[in-house]
Amino acid sequence: MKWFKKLGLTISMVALTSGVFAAAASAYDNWESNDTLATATQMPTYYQTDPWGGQYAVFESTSYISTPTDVDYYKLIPFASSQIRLTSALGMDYDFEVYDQNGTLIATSTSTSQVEKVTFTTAAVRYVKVYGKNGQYNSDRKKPYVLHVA
Ligand SMILES: [Ca+2]
Ligand SMILES: [Ca+2]
Repeated sequence: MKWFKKLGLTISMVALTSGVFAAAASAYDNWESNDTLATATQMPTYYQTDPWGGQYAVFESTSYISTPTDVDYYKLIPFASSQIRLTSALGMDYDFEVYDQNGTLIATSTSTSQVEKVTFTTAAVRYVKVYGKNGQYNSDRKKPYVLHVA
């Protein structure tokens, strides 16, 4: 399990570094700009320990839809049958779409509930696009959305 730990550390350090640069470019809205498939943010990854001492990867991003036209793209390779969950900013209704590596839309989650969910069926490159329903947004830094895959 030791190499897992090392891998996790490296990935989070890279994520942290890119986040710092992005934050400097646009106040509070980390990961910008990530408005296209080509500029998708590498999904931040960390490792958790299960009750038996094994480690598993968790993908999670806390970020913002900060203007009516802001969209946030993430790139990741999820595990098969892991679930993606989007918790909108408080009082907001955000949605997401999932694309494959060719940019083909393969799933959407557009419910009006505060938590949206989709299950990945295969482990392959996936892009997730987060956006506000009908242009909803909230740039208040105390009101982020959370995108979580586990
Ligand atoms: Ca954003
Ligand atoms: Ca964006």
